Amino acid sequence: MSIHYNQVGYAPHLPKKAIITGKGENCMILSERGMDPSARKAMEEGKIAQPILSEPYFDEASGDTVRVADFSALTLPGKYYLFADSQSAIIEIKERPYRALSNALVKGLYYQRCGVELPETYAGPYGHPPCHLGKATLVKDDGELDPSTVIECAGGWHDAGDYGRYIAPAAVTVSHMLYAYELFPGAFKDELNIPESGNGVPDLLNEVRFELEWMLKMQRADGGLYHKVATRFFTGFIMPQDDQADLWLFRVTHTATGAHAACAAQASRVFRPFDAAFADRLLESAKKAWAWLEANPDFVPFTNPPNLNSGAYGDNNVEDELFWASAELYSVTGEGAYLEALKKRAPTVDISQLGWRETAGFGALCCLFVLKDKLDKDFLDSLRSRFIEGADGFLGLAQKSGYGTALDPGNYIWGSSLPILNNGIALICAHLLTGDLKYRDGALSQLDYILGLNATGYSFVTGFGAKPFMFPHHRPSYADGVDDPVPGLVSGGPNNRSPDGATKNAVPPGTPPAKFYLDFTPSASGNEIAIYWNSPAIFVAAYFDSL
Ligand code: 9MR
Ligand code: ZN
Repeated sequence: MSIHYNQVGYAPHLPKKAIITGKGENCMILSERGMDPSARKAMEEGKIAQPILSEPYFDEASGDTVRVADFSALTLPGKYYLFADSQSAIIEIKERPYRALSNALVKGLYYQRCGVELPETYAGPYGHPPCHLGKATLVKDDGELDPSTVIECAGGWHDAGDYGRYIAPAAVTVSHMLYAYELFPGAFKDELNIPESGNGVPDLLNEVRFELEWMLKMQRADGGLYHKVATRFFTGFIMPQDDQADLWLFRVTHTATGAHAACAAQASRVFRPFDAAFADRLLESAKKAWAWLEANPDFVPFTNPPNLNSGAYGDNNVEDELFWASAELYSVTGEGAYLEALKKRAPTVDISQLGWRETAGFGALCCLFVLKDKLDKDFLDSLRSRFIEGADGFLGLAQKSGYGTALDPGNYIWGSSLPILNNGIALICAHLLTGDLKYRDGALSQLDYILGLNATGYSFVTGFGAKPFMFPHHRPSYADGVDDPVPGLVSGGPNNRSPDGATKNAVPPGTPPAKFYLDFTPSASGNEIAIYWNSPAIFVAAYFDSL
C-alpha cells in the first residue's frame, strides 16, 4: 500500500489528487505543523474539505489497483498530512509551486554547457573547467577519418548523460523552450544566476542562445548541418574536462539540416526584438539550410558508421522536419514558396508529435499560434481539428490510466518521459485553443506524474520532491564527488521496451511497464537524463507557473 502524490506541491486554484494503492481506509487530511495559521483555523472549525475517494480501478501499466483521492476543494495554502490505510504523506498547497522548478529545469541546461568553464559563482559545487575544446575531424561512412575536413565547433550543451552533441535533438530542445517563451513569456525572468543574467534578456533566451551559437558553427558553407560531434566511443564515467579523446564530426544529414532550418527561423523571430543582428544571422542560416535541402532532394537517412558508438538519432523520414521548417520560414519571411511547401506537406504529417524524431507538432504550433491570422480559414480549421483530435487521443489515454498518465501501457519506451510530457504540451495547447478545462487538467496530471504521482513513487526531477531520483545515468553527477546529483535534470523514466543489459539484469522479468525502472547509475535505458526531456518539462512547468 502506498500514497503517490505531487511531491513539489499543489497550486491553490488547480485540481489536486493523489493515488492510493490500498483500500483508502480512514482517508483524511490532517493539519501539519507547517500549516498556514488561517488553514489551521479553518481546519479546527471543520471547514476544510476532505478527499473524495474514487472506486478501485485497475491500472494496466503498473498492475496496481488504485483509488484517486481528490482534494481539489482544499484551497488553503499550508502543509497537510494526507492519511490513508495507516500511512501518510505530507502534501503542500502553496502559491506558485512550480516557479523554482521551472527555473531549475532551465538551469539544468546551464550545467550541460560544453566548451566553457562552469565557475563556482554560477555552478556551485557542480562547476568544472572547460571541456571538449579540440577541433573535430570528419568521419566517413566507412568509419575512417577524413583529415581534409576539420572544424572548430566548441560550445552547446552535452546531449544527455554522455558528452555527445547532436543537432536534431538540440533543435527540438530549443524549440520546446522557445514555444514556451512565445506562448507564456511572463513565466520567464532574469533570475537563473547564469553568466548572462542581468543583461536585459530573459535567462531562458540567454540559455537557448548558448545552444544556438553552437548550432550555427555546425553548419557547412553550403548550408547543410553536420549531424553530430562526439568522441569515437562513449567515454567512461569521468568529468567532461577529463574526456580528452579526439572529437569526430559526422556527415551532413537531411534531418539535422531540416530541424536546424526550422529552429533557426523560429529563433530569429524570437530574438529579433532583443538583438536584430543575431536574428539576421539566424534567418540567413535557416534560409541556407532550406536551400541545401532543396538542392539535395534525395533523402539519405543517417546510420552510425562501423566501429563507433555515440548516439545515432536515426530518423527515416524528413517530411516532418520540412513541414516544420516551411512553417517557421513562412512566418518570418512571408514568402510564397514556403507557404506552398507548408500546404503541400500538411496533410501527410503527424501534427501531434513533438519529439526528436517526429517533429511536425512544432510546425502545427507555428501555424495555430503564430500564423493564425496569416493562413486561410479552411487550412487552419482542418489543422486545428486534427490537432484537437490528437489531444483527445492523449486525454483518452490519461483517462484510461489509473495514474492519469497520457501514455499507452505498451509504449513505455526509452525516454518515456518525452511522450508523456509532449502529450502534456499538446493538451496545454488544446486548452489554449479551445478554452476547455479538461485539456488543462489532463496536462496537469502529466506534471504530477513527473513530480511523483507515478507508479514508481519517485520524483523524476533531481533535487525536487520528497523522493527524487538520486542516481542518474549522468557522467558529471557520478564523477563530481558531490553526493547529490546535478539538480534540475529529468529522468528518461520507466522503459520495458528496450532495457539495456544492466537494467534487464536488475529489474525482475515481468515487471509491469510503468514500474520497469531502477534508480541506479548503470541504467542508460531508464535513468539517463537528456536535454530534450528537460525542455518539455520546462514547457509544462512554466505553463502551470504562469496561471
Ligand atoms: O532518446 C533516445 C531514444 O529515443 C533512443 O531509443 C535511444 C537508443 O537509441 O537513444 C536515446 O538517445 C540517447 C542518445 O542516443 C545518446 N545520448 C543519450 C540519449 C539519451 O539516452
Ligand atoms: Zn564538453
